[in-house]
Formats: sequence, C-alpha cells, structure tokens
Amino acid sequence: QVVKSKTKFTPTKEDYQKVYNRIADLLDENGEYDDGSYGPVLVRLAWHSSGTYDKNDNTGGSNYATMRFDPEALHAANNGLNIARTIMEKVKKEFDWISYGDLWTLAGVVAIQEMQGPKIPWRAGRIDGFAKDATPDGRLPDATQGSDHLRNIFYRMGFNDQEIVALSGAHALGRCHTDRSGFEGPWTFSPTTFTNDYFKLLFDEKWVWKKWNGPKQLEDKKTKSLMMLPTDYVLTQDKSFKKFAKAYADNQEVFFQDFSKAFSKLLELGVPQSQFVSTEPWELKTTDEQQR
Ligand code: CCH
Repeated sequence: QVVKSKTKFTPTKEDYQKVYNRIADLLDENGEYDDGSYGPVLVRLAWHSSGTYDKNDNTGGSNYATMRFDPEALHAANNGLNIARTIMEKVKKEFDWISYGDLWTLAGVVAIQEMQGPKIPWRAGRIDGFAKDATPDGRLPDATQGSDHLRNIFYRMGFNDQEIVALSGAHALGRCHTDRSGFEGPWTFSPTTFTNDYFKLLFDEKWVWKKWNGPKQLEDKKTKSLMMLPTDYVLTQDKSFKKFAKAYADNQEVFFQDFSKAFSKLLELGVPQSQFVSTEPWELKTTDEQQR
C-alpha cells in the first residue's frame, strides 16, 4: 500500500494578514444588508463563539467552533448568526487551512479594526472540535435581565465589572432584529463605526420604555429611533457598572484601550496556551495602514 506523504502547510503571520484582508473586502460587499456592513454581525459571531466559556470546568469558548453543530447553532441566542457563518464559508473555501475558531475570532478583529475601532491583539491556534464539544444552552446573556444575571454570566467567563462594561460598548455597533432576538433597532446613530457613543447616549438621552407588543426595551425620548436593552440600561443603574460606563462616556481613548484588552481576552477563552502559535498576540494591519 502506498502511503501518500503530505507536506503540511504552516501558515505565517503574513498568511493570516491575507485572510484578514479577504474578510475586510467582504465587509461591505452588500450595500443592501442592514446598515451596509457585515461588520456588526461578525463581531457578534466572534463574541457568541467565545462567550460560552466556563472557567469552572474549562468548557466552551472559541477553541472548537462548536456553533457549527446543532443544537448550538439553533440556540435562540444565536439566531441570525447563520448569516455571519455563511459569509465566513467563502473565506474558508479560499483559505482551507484556517480553523473555524481562528476564522470567526479573526473576523471579529477585522470588523472592529476596519470600523475605526482600536487594534485588537490576536493570534492563531484554535482547532476544530466535534459536536460532542458543543455547550449547553443558556450560557450567553439574556437581555431581559438585570445586573445579577450579567455578573453571573460574565464572572463565569472570568471577567470583572470593568470588563463587563467595556465589552458592552460593542453595542455602539449594529442593531437588534425582530426576527432574530425579538428586539428592534440600533443603539447609536452610527452603527457601522466603532465609537464610545453607546456610553454617551446612555447618559445623555432620556430613556423610556417603548410601548409596543415586543419584548421590554427602552427608546430615546427625543427621536425614538434608538434603543437600549434592559441589560444595557443597568450599566447606568448599578453603582459599580455606572462608574466605568461614565468613564467610557467621558473618554473614548480609555474605552478603546479597555475594550481592546477585554475583547482580545474574550477571543482566547477556552484555548489552551500550548495551542497558540506565538507567545504574544499579533497586531494585524488595517487595510488603511496597508494602503491597499
Ligand atoms: Fe450583544 N446583542 N449582547 N454584545 N451584540 C445583540 C446584538 C449585538 C446582548 C444582547 C444582544 C455583547 C453583550 C450583550 C453585539 C456585540 C456584543 C442583540 C440583538 C441582542 C439581543 C441581536 C439581533 O436581534 O440581531 C446582551 C444581553 C449582552 C450582555 O452583556 C457583547 C459583550 C458584545 C461584543 C463584545 C453586536 C455587535 C450586536 C449587533 C449585531 C448585528 O447584527 O447588528
């Protein structure tokens, strides 16, 4: 019997930069989609694929990309993320050597950086797992709940109050969809640009309960065009959360720094250190920096 020898391709940082660039090109390929960018839904994919982590038994997290499998793909919290996964399939076809966990977390990095956000240190090393590695339902936050719930969920991942607030600032991006979560509308006036507007608006606008048949959400009294989830609003009500939210409203640079650290940490949850291809995370270049 002939044993075929296969030379193993070992991708370098430059190869991952190529994947970065391909994802960047896909972000606004469909002007009809939402606010004209797949960026926000890709950030949500990166977050939901990582936020299943449980530090108590070291299960979940971004390592095995278990959202590829039912029932995790069908968890209500993941409604709509099939759109993001389908777009990523295009990239996977071209760069078949990348693991899904690396691809999805890298897409989150690309989206944040290309939408004018901070640099997100990232490194490769996640491996594809199996359906048996999928996590049970209920590990991601429920938007109808309060500060106790937020703490239960995020402390389980290993985050503290400051990191919870920083991560929540991602809601500067994107919107809620009635056919995905039941909620409706964007948090900010610029849902495809990463800013600290989410925190500014939380404090500057008057938020009132929206009168409608849908789930409980708030709307800004002035324009009625923006929304906040109950879990967003508690960041201004809980004393410890409020301190950080105010600091981020007052200073975008501080928010950017803290978000970058927390998001980078989120994307590495559940990945054994020994699997990473480098000891230090990389900073990949934005398309602007490469003058492409
Ligand atoms: Fe979120 N988020 N998120 N979120 N989220 C939703 C959409 C986005 C909660 C609930 C919702 C984070 C934290 C929380 C994004 C990033 C992050 C939606 C609407 C709900 C509901 C989904 C829909 O209908 O399409 C709750 C509760 C929490 C508790 O903390 C964190 C952390 C991050 C990232 C760091 C992004 C981006 C979106 C927009 C997605 C889109 O398609 O536009």
